[in-house]
Amino acid sequence: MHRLLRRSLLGATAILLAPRPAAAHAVVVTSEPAAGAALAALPPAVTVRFNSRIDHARSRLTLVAPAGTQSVLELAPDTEPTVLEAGVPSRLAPQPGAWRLRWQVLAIDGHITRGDVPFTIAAP
Ligand SMILES: [Cu+2]
Repeated sequence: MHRLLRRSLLGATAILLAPRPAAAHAVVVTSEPAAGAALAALPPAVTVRFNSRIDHARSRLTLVAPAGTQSVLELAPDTEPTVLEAGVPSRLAPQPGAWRLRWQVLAIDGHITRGDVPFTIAAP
């Protein structure tokens, strides 16, 4: 998408100097759990939906526990081109506190974006 945009803007220096629109990169549209969700336990699976197609082979989902422990999740194959999905291993202890679902994706325009979806697990 960016490549086409740049090509069409060649010679239009004023426009080329303008900031690149953030919407051109992969950003989160929705996620499960949602940002800020308060859960009673770890969900069996997590899903992040993006605004553009992503390269699944060069994208990853990581769960960051309240203590800081990071678990890279195994991505589900055959999801939609805009979706990352992964099961949450049952061996993960559902520690109460602030968790983060960390995502890093390579969009088809060649740009890597990353971010965190924060959620909490309530104390039993
Ligand atoms: Cu981009």
